[in-house]
Amino acid sequence: MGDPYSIEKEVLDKDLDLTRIKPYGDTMNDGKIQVSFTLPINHDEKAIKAAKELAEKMGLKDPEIAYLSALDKGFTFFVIYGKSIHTINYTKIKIDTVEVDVMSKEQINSFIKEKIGRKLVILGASTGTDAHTVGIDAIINMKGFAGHYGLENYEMIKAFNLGSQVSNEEFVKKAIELNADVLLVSQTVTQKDIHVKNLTQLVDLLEAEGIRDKVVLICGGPRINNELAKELGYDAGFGPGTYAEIVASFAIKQLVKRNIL
Ligand code: B12
Repeated sequence: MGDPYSIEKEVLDKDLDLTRIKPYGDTMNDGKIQVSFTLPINHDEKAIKAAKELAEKMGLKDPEIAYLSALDKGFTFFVIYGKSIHTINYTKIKIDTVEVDVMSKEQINSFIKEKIGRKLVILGASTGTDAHTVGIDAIINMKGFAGHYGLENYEMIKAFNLGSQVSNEEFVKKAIELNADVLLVSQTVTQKDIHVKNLTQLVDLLEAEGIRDKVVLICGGPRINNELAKELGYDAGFGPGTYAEIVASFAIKQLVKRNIL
């Protein structure tokens, strides 16, 4: 008898059409999803009708209210379960990701010793009003993240983590003072495009100080991708699932390629 899991997978794959993918609930192509939102109305029968109508307009067939509660007078929170009517052609999706040959910590240290011949200075922070530190800590701090050591753990890297809510002015001042080779900027809050303005202002400041070309400038965060980062004048952008060795591998190759030694 074969492996029951692989038999089940075969059945699933038979109905899978990558040109028309739909969310998966418990059966291929059932389209089942759950969404949540708050409406600025009182919690009553009329509110339920309004939420269902809105869900239908969002493309949810047969919406069911899984949960609702009054948040306050005039505000009701809904969790709605339904079938998405939309499909996506997965085969046509193109994304711009950073091309990196990821090296191990040991290989990175050897590469720096051989090709650069001195310790690298890497400066990082969560800038602007952003108070989220966990992302930048994951990349820089000694113990790292998910079993991947952070840059502080690398023999050939002097890493400085300024923490969160660091103004762009303060960040640039520190970069000049430390003669940094690589700048790491973390941005988490994306409401009202605040990250775009803040990230752009940093590039402007670096250019005004005449050091933009002398550093490798990298940003990252849960809603950052390479395409956006490049558009804003960064050398690369990294999103969720990034580890120190990925960033370091990219940075050292860039330093050598651009002859910033
Ligand atoms: C913890 C947390 C907080 C804590 C932060 C504490 C701290 N010391 O960091 C506190 C309570 C302060 C907080 C506050 C707020 N938060 Co908050 N927070 C979170 C939460 C729960 C986890 C974030 C986190 O730590 N992730 C773990 C790390 C490891 O993941 P990561 O940041 O993505 O990092 C990885 C990659 O992105 C990448 N990376 C990150 N940075 C960098 C940098 C570089 C250079 C590179 C290469 C890679 C890289 O590598 C990392 C490792 O792989 C998220 C929700 C969630 N579950 O994600 C909300 C969330 C981020 N917060 C959110 C919001 C809205 C806020 C507030 C505005 C809420 C409010 N109204 O007050 C405030 C903002 C405060 C401010 N001024 O910034 C929203 C952001 C939505 C948006 N798109 O804007 C989220 C998504 C919650 C939500 N669903 O609404 N928050």
